[in-house]
Amino acid sequence: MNLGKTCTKGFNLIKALESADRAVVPTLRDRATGQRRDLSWDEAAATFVDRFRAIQQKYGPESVAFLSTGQLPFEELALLGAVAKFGMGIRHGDGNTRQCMASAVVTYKQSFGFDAPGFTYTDIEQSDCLIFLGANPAIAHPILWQRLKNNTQSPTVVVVDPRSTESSKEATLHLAIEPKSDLTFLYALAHILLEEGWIDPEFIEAHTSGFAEFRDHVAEFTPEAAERITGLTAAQIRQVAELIHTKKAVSFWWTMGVNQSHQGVRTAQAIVNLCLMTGHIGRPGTGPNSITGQCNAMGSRLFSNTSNLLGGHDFGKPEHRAKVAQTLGIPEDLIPPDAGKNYDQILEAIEAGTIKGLWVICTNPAHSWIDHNSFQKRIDTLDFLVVQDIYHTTETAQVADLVLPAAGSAEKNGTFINSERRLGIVQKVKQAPGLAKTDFEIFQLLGKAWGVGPWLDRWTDPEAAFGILKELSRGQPCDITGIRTWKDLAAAGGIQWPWSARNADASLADHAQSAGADSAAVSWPQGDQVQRRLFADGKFFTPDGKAKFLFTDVVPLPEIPDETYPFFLLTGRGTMHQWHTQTRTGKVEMLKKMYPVDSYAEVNPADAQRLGIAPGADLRITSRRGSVKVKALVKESVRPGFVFLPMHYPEANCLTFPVFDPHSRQPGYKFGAVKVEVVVP
Ligand SMILES: Nc1nc2c(c(=O)[nH]1)N[C@H]1C(S)=C(S)[C@@H](COP(=O)(O)OP(=O)(O)OC[C@H]3O[C@@H](n4cnc5c(=O)[nH]c(N)nc54)[C@H](O)[C@@H]3O)O[C@H]1N2
Ligand SMILES: Nc1nc2c(c(=O)[nH]1)N[C@H]1C(S)=C(S)[C@@H](COP(=O)(O)OP(=O)(O)OC[C@H]3O[C@@H](n4cnc5c(=O)[nH]c(N)nc54)[C@H](O)[C@@H]3O)O[C@H]1N2
Ligand SMILES: [Mo]
Repeated sequence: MNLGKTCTKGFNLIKALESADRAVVPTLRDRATGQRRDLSWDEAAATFVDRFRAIQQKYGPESVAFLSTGQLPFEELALLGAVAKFGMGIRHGDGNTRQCMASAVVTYKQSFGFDAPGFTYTDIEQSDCLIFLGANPAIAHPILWQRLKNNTQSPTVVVVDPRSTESSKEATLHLAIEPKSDLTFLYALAHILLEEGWIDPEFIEAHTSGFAEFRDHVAEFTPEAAERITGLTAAQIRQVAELIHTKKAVSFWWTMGVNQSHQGVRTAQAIVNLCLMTGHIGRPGTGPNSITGQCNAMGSRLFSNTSNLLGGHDFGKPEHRAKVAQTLGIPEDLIPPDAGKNYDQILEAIEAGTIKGLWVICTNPAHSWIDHNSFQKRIDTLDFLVVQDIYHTTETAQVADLVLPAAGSAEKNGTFINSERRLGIVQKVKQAPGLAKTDFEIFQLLGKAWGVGPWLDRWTDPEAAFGILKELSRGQPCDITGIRTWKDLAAAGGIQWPWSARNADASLADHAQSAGADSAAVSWPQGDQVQRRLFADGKFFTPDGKAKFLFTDVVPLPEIPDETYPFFLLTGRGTMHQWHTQTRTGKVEMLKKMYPVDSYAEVNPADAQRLGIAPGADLRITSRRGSVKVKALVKESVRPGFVFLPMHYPEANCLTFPVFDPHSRQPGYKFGAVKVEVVVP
């Protein structure tokens, strides 16, 4: 719940939607001349079908793939997933959630048996010690960060980040850890907690498995041994262990500094382990809490039909395939037996020539994917690239064959699910320009043109889709069968999953008893139920109901600074006023006044002095993958030997090292070795 508040980007969204480069008509590029010509929607749909069908016929059914997003309402995501995978036989589809939340998803699935972040935002107000790892919420989650002000527990706030950030400046304690050494730090914390006996043996015994092996594993992680790797002193590490022991309600919050790593999953699970061994879970103000980035990352995790079968189901389980087939009214054999390729594997298949057609929806990978130059080379080998976006000018749309013009978020209706599992609705406030259609309408149109089958007729509009998805969730941990219609969501100000029909009935009965009111009117959460957290009963979603201790050996980074490339590259969010690849925030004059318009790199004053870098000077930054020119922003935010490039400018990913977490396949965007030179004018 954002308590009715929004940040600068939210306020200015409408202006971005009025920009002159909105895609207002479908266009097709002539590859020989590079010219684009306008198409009617019927022609666009026919072209889509003809070209992708021809590719499938020539190269086999697996030769077309799609890349979707966590930024569309989940009714749209689900329709895309269903039409593409069940209707068009597209086997491989992934989305930008892979770039963002995959490590958290796998962490929860493996540790808890389901992708279930258990917290509620009120935990921020109820915790007396909040530990943020690899997160800069002061600019990336400003509304959430503001809720700290409502915290009446005089909380200790710890920020673990190699950089000094807007968040670390407001924290009680900033630990400027060496990049990607969080795993060692977290194991050293576990080591101290064990050594001191600062653990909760009853919780461990009753509600977890794998503890004995974990205890053996962390035996060698003494705080002294961790000093050299983490760059922190043993005393600093002990101080955090003491906080975890002495504070009543300790919560851990992590985002991209953890997820985007070559060991993101195990690092996040090291956070989970600390909560499990101390019992800081399931109670107010506690928990291993991953904050999601995109507005509907959680919706995409559960309902995009990419890595999960619709509704948080498993493609690999025959009983799940049967349930989904029956609920959707489709033959069971249309559902593939596995999730298909991940994002990076789709790109590898493009390079290998086995995927020849790609459909990109609401994401801009030509800017946001890791190691830009290799991405570009791969995309150039496609036979047909379709981009469905609200602008025709994004880096990816510019190289597309077919551009499909979409309505933006204020131009349509649908449902989002936020970090705390809360479903909320977005409502149409303006008409889309030109011929632009909502993504929902585009998927319907393409599905019909393809002839995907009569099952599509039930998906008449987003609210009908909501009804179908609700039914699919029945019996799942994310059961939302108690939400009768979108009206409930509007009236309740959002509802957290799970909210099953049984929850709703109980709530109705309570309400009728206490208020004596018309019970039919109120079936949504009331009072204490409005904020609900998972695991209060110590029961997890694993077959034995216990949470698992999972751990691994520490693996060194595949590239570290050396003589030729002596600087360590960090990337991430630059300011509160910029969003990702800047297709929207780059167009709003008011916002542009609040951030540097030219690409820049943050450099420490000591390095600036040593290398003769004047503020604002042109710098050439080079890695083994590419070389870019940016302006110098001389700032204490980075330590000597580091440069920070915000991801909002295309330069960052020209330099990044393409490494992936082995479990989640999430890219490790946050490192690489680079050299820095002043450009002589
Ligand atoms: N203004 C704005 N807000 C946004 C977004 C945006 O583009 N603009 N994007 C949204 C999205 S999709 C996301 S995913 C979130 C991301 O939100 P955050 O994850 O908070 O943002 P980042 O800046 O990517 O990374 C956070 C911090 O991780 C640190 N870091 C890097 N490497 C390490 C490491 O090895 N260990 C530790 N402990 N820290 C490390 C970086 O220095 C950085 O300060 O923000 C969301 N909110
Ligand atoms: N170096 C580096 N790279 C990173 C990161 C990092 O920290 N460092 N962070 C990564 C993370 S966490 C993320 S989430 C990704 C984000 O990467 P992207 O998803 O590629 O970034 P966006 O700019 O959000 O792209 C969204 C696209 O959807 C379009 N769009 C907006 N609304 C609509 C709509 O309603 N319908 C349609 N069809 N299109 C619409 C926008 O114009 C835009 O082109 O970047 C990743 N890349
Ligand atoms: Mo993200």
